[in-house]
Amino acid sequence: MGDAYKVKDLSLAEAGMLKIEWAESRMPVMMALRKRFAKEQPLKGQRIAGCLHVTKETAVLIRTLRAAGAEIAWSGCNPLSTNDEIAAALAKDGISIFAWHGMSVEEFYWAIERTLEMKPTLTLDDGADLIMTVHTRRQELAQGIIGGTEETTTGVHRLRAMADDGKLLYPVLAINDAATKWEFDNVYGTGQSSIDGIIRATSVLLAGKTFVVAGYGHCGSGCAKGAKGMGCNVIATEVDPQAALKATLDGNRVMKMDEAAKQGDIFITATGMKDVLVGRHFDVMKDGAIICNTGHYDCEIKIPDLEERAKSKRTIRDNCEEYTLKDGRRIYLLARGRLVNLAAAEGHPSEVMDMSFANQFLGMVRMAKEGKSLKPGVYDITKAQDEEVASLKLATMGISIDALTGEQATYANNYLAGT
Ligand code: ARJ
Repeated sequence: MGDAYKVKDLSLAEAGMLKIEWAESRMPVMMALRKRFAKEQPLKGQRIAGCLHVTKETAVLIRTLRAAGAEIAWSGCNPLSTNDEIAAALAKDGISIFAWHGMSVEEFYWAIERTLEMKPTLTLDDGADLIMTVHTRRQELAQGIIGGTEETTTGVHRLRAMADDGKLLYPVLAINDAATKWEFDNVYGTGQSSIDGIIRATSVLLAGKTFVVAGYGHCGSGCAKGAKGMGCNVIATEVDPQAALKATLDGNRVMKMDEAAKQGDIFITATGMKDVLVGRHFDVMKDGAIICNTGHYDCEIKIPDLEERAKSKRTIRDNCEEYTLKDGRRIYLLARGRLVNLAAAEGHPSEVMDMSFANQFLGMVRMAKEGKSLKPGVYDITKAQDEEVASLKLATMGISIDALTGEQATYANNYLAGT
């Protein structure tokens, strides 16, 4: 293996470690799992290649996986989402990490290749770029890989499609689909962190602004809730009638993007689809419109359409590019169309990643134990794991709940008990 790591600036390590300690203080479920599994060492002998945003929360996951016995090699899963202080702290802490903010696409895949030099037995992914690299360029490694996990919605979609096509070479757990990830990270995490990214990149007043959310899934509905909480007038756009109905009954206006483009002050895409904001929308947007994306890939805003309409472009603030169009209107693109919550802010808060990464950690433990006996495919985490993560989280919050009595449990399954 070549150099053990490549980061922007190792001198940032001290600042990064303080941020990691801050996250550890707010991720009690992860710290409880670390304490328990440091004794059991279920990942001893395992080599984990990880491709997931390098944030203070991810550092807690990495240090917990190592405490459980795993050898780790890591790259970031987005060219703009790595926090250089965290990367430096992890490198100084002995983790083989290849990540820095502002990577080129070529450097992004170079980093993934470096993590594969350890010949992993497990892969931990967010967006499936690591798994896809194994399946396209490094298939010889697949026979040594017991299993993997996938963090996010679009990554799981990609892997399910691969599995349906008979192309998936090893079993993968759909971490995203865990209730204790999907219902909390995607909604509350995305809602807060996307607004955080918009505010850090623009410093604009949100109250009174017309906020257009493209896509009213878990992430989009979280963004709508966050924006409403800040005093925005929210418009939702959708292609799914049921999601559009939910957006309407949640009190949002719903219309086609062709109409919303004329009215919006701030636009965020959260669809997982390509070409959601395109040239004809830019043609009718107000002067000063702000556009951004919170989906995993940077395909939702068609940037070439913006480029060809602009007479000039400049970076006016960090993560904020001003496009001056030929008619003089200005449109502001945040984080170059990449996910604004991680590229312009710090991603979701530690408290909600505590559950997402508890599922990642327990997923790795399960794959280490069971992967060899599973056929290639995409698997859901167990209901028992979801309930364990929820119960652990409640306990760390000092919240107690009721339990069914024996009689109630019997009643719940007694189909003869009617009116
Ligand atoms: C690491 C994060 C953070 C954070 O779980 C979220 C998801 O589905 C990914 C889509 O790429 C991003 C991931 N995520 C959100 N916040 N990963 N650290 N603080």
